[in-house]
Amino acid sequence: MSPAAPAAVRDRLRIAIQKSGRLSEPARALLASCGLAWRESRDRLFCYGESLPIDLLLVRDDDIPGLIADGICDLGIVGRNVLRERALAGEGATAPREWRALGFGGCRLALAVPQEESWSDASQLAGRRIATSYPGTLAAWLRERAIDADVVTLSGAVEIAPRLGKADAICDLVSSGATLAANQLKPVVTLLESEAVLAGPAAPFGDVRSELAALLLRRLDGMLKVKDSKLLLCQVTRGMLDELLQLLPDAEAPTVTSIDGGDRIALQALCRGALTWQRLEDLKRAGAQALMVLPVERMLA
Ligand code: PRT
Ligand code: ZN
Repeated sequence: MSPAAPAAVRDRLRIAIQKSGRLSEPARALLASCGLAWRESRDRLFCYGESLPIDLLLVRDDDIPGLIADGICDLGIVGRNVLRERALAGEGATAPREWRALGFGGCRLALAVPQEESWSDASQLAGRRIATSYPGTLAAWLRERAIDADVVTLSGAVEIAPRLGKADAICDLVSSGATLAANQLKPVVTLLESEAVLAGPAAPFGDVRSELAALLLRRLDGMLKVKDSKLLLCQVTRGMLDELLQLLPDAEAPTVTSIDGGDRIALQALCRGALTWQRLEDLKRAGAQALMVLPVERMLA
């Protein structure tokens, strides 16, 4: 169990992110897009927030849940897989929570077996050895299904365990599936869909950090909300509007403005789906003119 969080009142927010690895660049880019800018320390482990009192600590991803649980960092950007594993492997009540899913670093924690093995269902894992770096998540999953299998904990190179005769199956992260295929394995069950998340404590900070965290969340939400969205502008006659809107089921709260008080109207809509050439041509056939698609950077409701 981690020691209690230090009681000292803090007036700066400290966010732990991965120093180097898959999540480090996208995490920094996301925070920078929220208006944060930093000055790096010489050892490049600490970045002092210059635009806002929000600092970064650059660490190994596995350390992030513990740093938050111990109160050394306030928030962190880490894979859901790491956060969940840490909570299941014993952090319990002090384990940090997922505050927001961030939409990058997508992968899944999956069970995989040798390609030649025929697969019917998870009960065939009973009495067999499964190699993994996620023993907490795997054991909880097996327990829920009352499957009595042997969990073999490895810190790396999990995918070669079956070939080395150390395990009969593995439970590991998969994104493209190329690593599994290269090791003559096939994914059979997904235990967890993962992506990078913003993690934070379950309890509020109780000092100025709460306001800083709220500000950061507002900005993050403003970025995440419009991610993959585009702004569509066009003109149409009033009588064609309903038909046009039927072609835009993904348009959020379209704004309609009359042009010169006449029959022509200007339509503005935030669209979540892709606005391909094909879709624009369909809209044009339905009467839309002066179609324009604009990127959307941020949104403050
Ligand atoms: O040094 P540090 O401990 O900080 O880094 P790390 O080596 O532990 O982590 P890193 O950078 O490899 O991954 C950080 C996080 O990225 C993970 O915790 C996941 O949340 C996320 N992520 C997304 C992945 C992958 N995709 C991924 N494909 N993490 C690892 N992999 C590995 C996987 O373990 C397997 O070996 O990539 C291989 C499979 O990839 P495919 O494309 O062949 O299926
Ligand atoms: Zn790691």
